[in-house]
Amino acid sequence: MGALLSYFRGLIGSREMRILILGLDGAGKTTILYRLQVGEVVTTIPTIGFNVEQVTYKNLRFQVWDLGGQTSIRPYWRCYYSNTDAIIYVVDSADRDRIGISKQELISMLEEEELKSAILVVLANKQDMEGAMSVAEVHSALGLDALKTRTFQIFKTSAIKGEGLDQAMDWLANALATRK
Ligand code: G3D
Ligand code: MG
Repeated sequence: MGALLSYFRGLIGSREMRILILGLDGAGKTTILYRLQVGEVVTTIPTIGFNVEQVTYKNLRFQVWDLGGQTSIRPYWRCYYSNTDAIIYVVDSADRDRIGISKQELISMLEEEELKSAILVVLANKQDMEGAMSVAEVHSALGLDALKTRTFQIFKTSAIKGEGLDQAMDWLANALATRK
């Protein structure tokens, strides 16, 4: 994963880039954040039950929180949406029971006006686990066929083994650099 910064190099020094890493609890978001190795992870708690982990490297800002659960805290999320360039949506491919909830959460996020033009990267994570859904199964279970105008790509990853993340970040950095 050491290549991350070389992928993003072309974006460093331009305007601030904001990337949200989202998904249900246990999907592997925090593991991925540390795998990025861009700097010190800082956790802030703006309100009860809502932790935001953040890493910044020069003008790159990654923010992470868990979706699902209490709908009462949802309005607070909006404070973090403005100027979001990309969403990295992380799915536990071995969690068949909650893939439907994950789909609903993703749909809700994508409906947010301020996230309308954000690039989407879906990570079908935990591919190392026995019985994990394939990338095609995750694609279908999340209803990604319904996406029309959004720039998006899905990747299979194993955050714990560090597999697939380079390809995903390479694609994202390119998509950010070449977008209109
Ligand atoms: P979250 O931040 O999305 O809530 P975490 O998820 O990053 O905390 O990960 C939840 C658990 O899943 C962790 O295990 C973590 O090690 C594990 N995990 C993350 N990615 C992978 C993966 O690709 N494969 C496997 N097998 N496990 C993964 P613990 O045991 O610490 O709760
Ligand atoms: Mg976490």
